[in-house]
Amino acid sequence: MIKRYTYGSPFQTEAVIEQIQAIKEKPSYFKVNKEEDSYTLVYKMDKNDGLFGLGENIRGINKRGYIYKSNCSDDPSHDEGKSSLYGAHNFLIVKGSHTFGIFIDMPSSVTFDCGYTQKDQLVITVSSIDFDLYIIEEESFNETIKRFRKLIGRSYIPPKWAFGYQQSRWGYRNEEDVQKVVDGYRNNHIPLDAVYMDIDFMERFKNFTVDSAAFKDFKQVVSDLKDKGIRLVPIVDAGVKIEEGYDVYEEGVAHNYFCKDEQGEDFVAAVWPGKVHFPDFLNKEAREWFGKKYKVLLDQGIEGFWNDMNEPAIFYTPEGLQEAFQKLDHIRQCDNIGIYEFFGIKDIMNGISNSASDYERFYHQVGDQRIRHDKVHNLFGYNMTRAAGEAFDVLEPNKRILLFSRASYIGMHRYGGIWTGDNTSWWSHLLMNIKMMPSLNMCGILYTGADIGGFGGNSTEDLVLRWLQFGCFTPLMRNHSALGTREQEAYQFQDIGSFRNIIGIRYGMIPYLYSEYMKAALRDEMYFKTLMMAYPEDAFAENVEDQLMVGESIMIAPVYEQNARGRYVYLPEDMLMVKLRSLTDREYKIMDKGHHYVDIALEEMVFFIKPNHVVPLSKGAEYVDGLDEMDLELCGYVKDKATYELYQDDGFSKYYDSPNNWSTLQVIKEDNQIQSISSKDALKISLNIY
Ligand code: MIG
Repeated sequence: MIKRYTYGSPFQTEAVIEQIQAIKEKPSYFKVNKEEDSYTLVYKMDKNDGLFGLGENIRGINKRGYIYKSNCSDDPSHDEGKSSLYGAHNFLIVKGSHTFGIFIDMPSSVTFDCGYTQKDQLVITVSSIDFDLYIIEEESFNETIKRFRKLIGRSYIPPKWAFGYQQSRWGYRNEEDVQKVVDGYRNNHIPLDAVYMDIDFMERFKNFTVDSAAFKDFKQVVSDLKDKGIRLVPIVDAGVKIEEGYDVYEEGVAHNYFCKDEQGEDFVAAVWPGKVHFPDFLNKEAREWFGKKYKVLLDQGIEGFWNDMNEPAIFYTPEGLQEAFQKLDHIRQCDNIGIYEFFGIKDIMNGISNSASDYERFYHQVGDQRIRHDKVHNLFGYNMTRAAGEAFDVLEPNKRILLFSRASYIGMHRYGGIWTGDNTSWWSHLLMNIKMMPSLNMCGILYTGADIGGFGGNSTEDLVLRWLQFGCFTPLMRNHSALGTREQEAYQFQDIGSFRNIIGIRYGMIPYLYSEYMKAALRDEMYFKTLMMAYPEDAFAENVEDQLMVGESIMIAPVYEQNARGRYVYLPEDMLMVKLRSLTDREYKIMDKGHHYVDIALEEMVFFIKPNHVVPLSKGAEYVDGLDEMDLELCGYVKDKATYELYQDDGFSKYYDSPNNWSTLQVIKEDNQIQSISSKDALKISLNIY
């Protein structure tokens, strides 16, 4: 059951798709306090209550004990002291003596003090007197998630090739750079489906342009690569370069599509292109206009995009910079700079980018309402991505286009996925990646993954390999790194064979991973579950945060520590361990419920199959379109009978709901005789059953 409580007159974020009648009574569970221009909601927690959700965030899956703030932030330092990353995902479930979900639909900052200030209190501070509060109560924790997911609508579904392995790096400048990557993979027979183009491919960082000196015949390059099963995926940044004669700039100015400053002039900020204007993505006409611009690249054969810098990131504004200079001048005039003034200099410099005061300097036009940006800050990236998604529905009505964003708000999950931004090549960030996934799924974000190998800092061979072993399971499996860092493409390391093998395993698993993704999307289910979600009766499972369920059949326990030769694994029931050195070089072991130390060498990965479950595997390929998915192996652990629902489609059209996409595969074990039954005759099935 969902109850909606409306305070004041909230901005329509369109996060939810169901019309729920608001009720007047006081909400249960919370003590609600109105302040001058904010509200606090206070819930008294029991000692053992857990808090789950909040999407993209640092720290644990259980959010209790720390403080989080939904405030889309371009902050590349994802350390434990932070409270905000790029997304704003205000959905939280309290689990314990009372189990219920809460969603705050409000586009500015919301703070979740999860027992940080007072350990027995959850205090939610909503920085506005206009917002919607939803309280969701269902039979169980899992049903609560499902009900919320239904409320916010079906998650984005990418084309199937986007389940392949993808390579990115900030710094690929031209045709030669891209070709080098393609050769590095193809010559070494390491599978690959996409190469990303970061900002350097553009002409002076102008969105929707391609530097013609760097790509002489861009369309030809795109088509030649596609013949090899490789897609090029360009970046689109939020800021539009101010440059006379540049069509996007000229049109935006002419039609008032840009955000305005206090005086009503087009607002100026500086990002990579230098001075830019921000399209007013909250304005429907501006959104339609910007969305249509993607056509320039679609027409050249492009089938996927990543939207960056859309918090929006601001390096500086002319006003902010002047203010900083004035403060500095003031300090400079002291003859004897005190220590506090000295540190003041540093703070002034650090405060120039992404400053709260800059977000108060510009305005959106929504209908006849002028709204200051900070009041709707968390909707900017969402609506940039929505602009693209809505345009694709018109431009390519029956073709899926890959799309993901850096900033997001719940609601955006219907238009695209996210990648989790500028992490670092640290082992702790691999663990953070693991922990973030189920929380994101709870908020509807299914197509997601982190920069494998780490974005900032220098990666190491073992870190990339271990990260890939986990990345094999994330829907978005992309290796990405920052300019100037150590090169971390799979072919850059000594033991290329292991990279080939591990990435090869991903391709073997695509029939399973794709089916499970589609189930999660079409049925409002979780692709990644915590053990607690899968084994609600198991008291120990509740505390396990470094193992996950992937779809219905598999549990994973990734290695995330340097030099570890294995790890402790908790099995909530007896399971079949599959240890793989490559897709074909495998070992199996049935293991009992309980705690085990499992040896997992650097070049090995393991997963566990639940009893009476099977996993459909393909023979692999060097790119997704090359997979023969009519020839499948069912690998599994069958005591008497396993049934698997397999989803298959053409991978690009939008007939997701056709019953023809499903087949039922059964494996029956009787008197040690194993037999399989498939509802689709054309499927050639081999069995590998324990
Ligand atoms: O200010 O385009 O998160 O993935 O490589 C940095 C350059 C801008 C941030 C993105 C990152 C991308 C980088 N961008």
